Amino acid sequence: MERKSRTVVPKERVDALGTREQLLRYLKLMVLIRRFEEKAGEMYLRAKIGGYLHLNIGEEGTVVGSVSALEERDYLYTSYRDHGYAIARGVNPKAVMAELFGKATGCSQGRGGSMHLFDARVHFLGGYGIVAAHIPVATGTALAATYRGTDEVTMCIFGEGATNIGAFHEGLNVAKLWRLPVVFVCTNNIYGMGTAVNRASAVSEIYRKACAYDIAAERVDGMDVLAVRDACLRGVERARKESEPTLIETMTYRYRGHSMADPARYRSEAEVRWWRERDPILTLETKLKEQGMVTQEEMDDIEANVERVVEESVEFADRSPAPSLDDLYKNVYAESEGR
Ligand SMILES: Cc1ncc(C[n+]2csc(CCOP(=O)(O)OP(=O)(O)O)c2C)c(N)n1
Repeated sequence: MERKSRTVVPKERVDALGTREQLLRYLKLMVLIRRFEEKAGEMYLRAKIGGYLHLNIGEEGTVVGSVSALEERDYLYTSYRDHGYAIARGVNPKAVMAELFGKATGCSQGRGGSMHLFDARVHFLGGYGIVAAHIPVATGTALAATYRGTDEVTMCIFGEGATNIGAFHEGLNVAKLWRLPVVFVCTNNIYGMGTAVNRASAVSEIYRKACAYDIAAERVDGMDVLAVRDACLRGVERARKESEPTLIETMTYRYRGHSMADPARYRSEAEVRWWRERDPILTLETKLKEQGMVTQEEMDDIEANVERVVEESVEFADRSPAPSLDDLYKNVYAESEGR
């Protein structure tokens, strides 16, 4: 195909945001995650995917911004709203889709499904269905890094609903007490299932909860991938250099219901529209077009490539085998054979 023309951008302008290569990577990843999620929703409706399916369409700025602050040696934990995080961390989209289909080729060998994606090879340690339960587990991984004397950082993603649960407070308390290299990222999408944050939490500005543990905290625009990346970079650096925890609250929104089963009637169309106007993909795309860093032709190429990757992931998942009955007892106990 013919190469598209590209505007040359003054270096200082690029440096303020990141390199062109970095910025395009964020854009491509956000588009991939968006289209992957839309396709997963479609596959769920076609009964190719069973169980639960929680999409994070609308939250891609937070997903890509937070994960891009990590180095390869760092660790990532998330809640059940995990597909985008797994992809951003480097899990092959084919292995993610296959896991959603419950197939043996899935990243959790078909045993986890949507909520329990896992891939130790890229230090993606799940995928947790119990709200806030992974916060102490992630804190433990940060403790392990200090024991081993490494400079690995652990990042833990959870919703604002998780911050009303004891495990959140236990995790933050121990993280500060023992000075652990962990970055807690609260994706405040305003609703925990159908309950608005101000109806469930005595303090609805979540970052303020960190002061109870004397932990550094900030709130950022979660629809702006660069703002999220920068805040997370500050947290990661604090963890790596000073061995201190951070709490970051990203203000974001899921355009769809809590899960595929939720028609989301508890919020107004005007509210959804307000957030859609701040769409993270559109925001970055507009910024890059204004700076002459991407053309419409290049955007079309990105969309076409992403469509191919997503289609291939569905084909792969569809023709993959179901887990074998012979493997039923694998990985049930620590000593049983497994990956
Ligand atoms: C301990 C626990 N209580 C209740 C549930 C049921 N539940 C699943 S998701 C959810 C809402 C969580 O909201 P939030 O933490 O804000 O995350 P979001 O879904 O918005 O990403 C609840 C109550 C659960 N999975 N675990």
